[in-house]
Amino acid sequence: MALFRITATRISDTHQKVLPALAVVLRNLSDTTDLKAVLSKKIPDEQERVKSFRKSYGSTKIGEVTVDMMYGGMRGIKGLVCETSVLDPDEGIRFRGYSIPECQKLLPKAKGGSEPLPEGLFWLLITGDVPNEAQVQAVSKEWAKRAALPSHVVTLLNNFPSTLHPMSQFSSAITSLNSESKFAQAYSTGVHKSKYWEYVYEDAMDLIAKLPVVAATIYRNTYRDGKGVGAIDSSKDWSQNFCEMLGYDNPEFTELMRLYLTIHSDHEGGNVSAHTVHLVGSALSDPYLSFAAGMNGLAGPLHGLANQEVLIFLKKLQQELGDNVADDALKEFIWKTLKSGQVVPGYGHAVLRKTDPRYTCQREFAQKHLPNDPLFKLVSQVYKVVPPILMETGKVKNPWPNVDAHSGVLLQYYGMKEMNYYTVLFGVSRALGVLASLVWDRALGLPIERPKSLSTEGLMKQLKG
Ligand code: AMX
Repeated sequence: MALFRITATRISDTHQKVLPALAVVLRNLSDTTDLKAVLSKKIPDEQERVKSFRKSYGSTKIGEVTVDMMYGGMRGIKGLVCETSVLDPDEGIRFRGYSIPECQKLLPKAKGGSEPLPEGLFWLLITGDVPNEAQVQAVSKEWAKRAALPSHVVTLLNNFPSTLHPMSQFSSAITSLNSESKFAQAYSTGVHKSKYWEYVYEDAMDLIAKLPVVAATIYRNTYRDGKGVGAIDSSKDWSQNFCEMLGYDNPEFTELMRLYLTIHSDHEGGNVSAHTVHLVGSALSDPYLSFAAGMNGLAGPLHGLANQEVLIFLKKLQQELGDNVADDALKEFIWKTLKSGQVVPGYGHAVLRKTDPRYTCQREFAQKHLPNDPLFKLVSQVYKVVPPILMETGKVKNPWPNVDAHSGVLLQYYGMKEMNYYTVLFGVSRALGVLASLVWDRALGLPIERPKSLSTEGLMKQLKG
């Protein structure tokens, strides 16, 4: 009994000393500004969680595949896991469970600003936790530190003809940046697969840091004096440095860019750019090659290029119908577009079935900052006229606007008139989501992707007998 009492006393002594110390360690870890340390702590837990989930449910079916799905762009097939965001057809995107208005409220802002900093969104996407201000500032500093381009990429960028589309310049420069890949280097020296994620993380951080420099160099070379972009200021955030390199110093434009770079970042795993990065990355192509491949997908008019197409469409509309367009003339213009076999850019979506919340928050920004802008009024009029027409066609599954229907008008208002450039901005933002996902792909050890395909002949034989 005495012995027990002594032992119990000792345990309780130990508890009294150890528990508060443990609490401090845990608190320090949740407050730490070291993003890699946070991931190093989370990844083993998550690996265990997924392993045991797969052990219990690995052979459970969660859906079925129809012949129409196979011919129809795999629409609706549940065939991917993506941790960073989930898209609900009616509600829209949630980043790690948080809606866009929630992110606008919860994520740290720049001093005096009211839009979230994309650094905070990246922290949220990659860890699942809402970061504090110190953590976000640490990411800004980290990206500023990693932003320099190797000289061969600067030379490459400076030698592109200005007639080459900015997305082609962007994708080529990103491919060439793979000379810097720490993952490729580590792989070639035989690093153990359990360490892959650490090198992919380093590449992701480097690449995100360098993208604004690449993108701003393209802008200055293609549309301005081409005299270089100036130095990164480590006391400024990622978006502010980007805007200044582009040559924009209006704080309202910088706020727009913070919002823009936040909301275009991620749209779950199946969209063309995200899926491509995941697919190419599954072959263990390094993050630069994987991301460049995703950017080639983003450059398609049915995906990211739609933001350019919307502006071309609006300008054509203005040119043909003049200012103050009557609703009837606008309707006729839309019908003419549809009957000539073209799409109305910025409308429709493969998953969404309501107005895209990314459209809504940009509309709110316009209502706040540029309510009387004639092009914004035209965009609002198009919003009123187009959905009923698309519904009338009887075939468009989602008649509502997507993110691309609104972004260009905001950029035009602040003087960025070069619409062929808009998809590059989308691409800079998309890096945040797809590279966060790529780190998790390697952390969870996801294998090379290889779905099964069948020929029509084989399919017919299988089904008709
Ligand atoms: N204008 C005209 N027709 C449209 C249309 C639009 N905005 N959206 C869909 N349709 C047509 C399709 O072309 C298809 O016609 P078809 O049967 O003759 O081939 C039919 O309606 C059914 O298509 P759906 O199931 O509603 O759409 P989807 O999932 O096949 O395609 C999308 C989705 C986004 C490619 C399509 O809505 C579209 O082309 N929209 C315009 C381009 C655009 O804004 N893209 C950007 C999307 C967001 C993004 O990725 N950035």
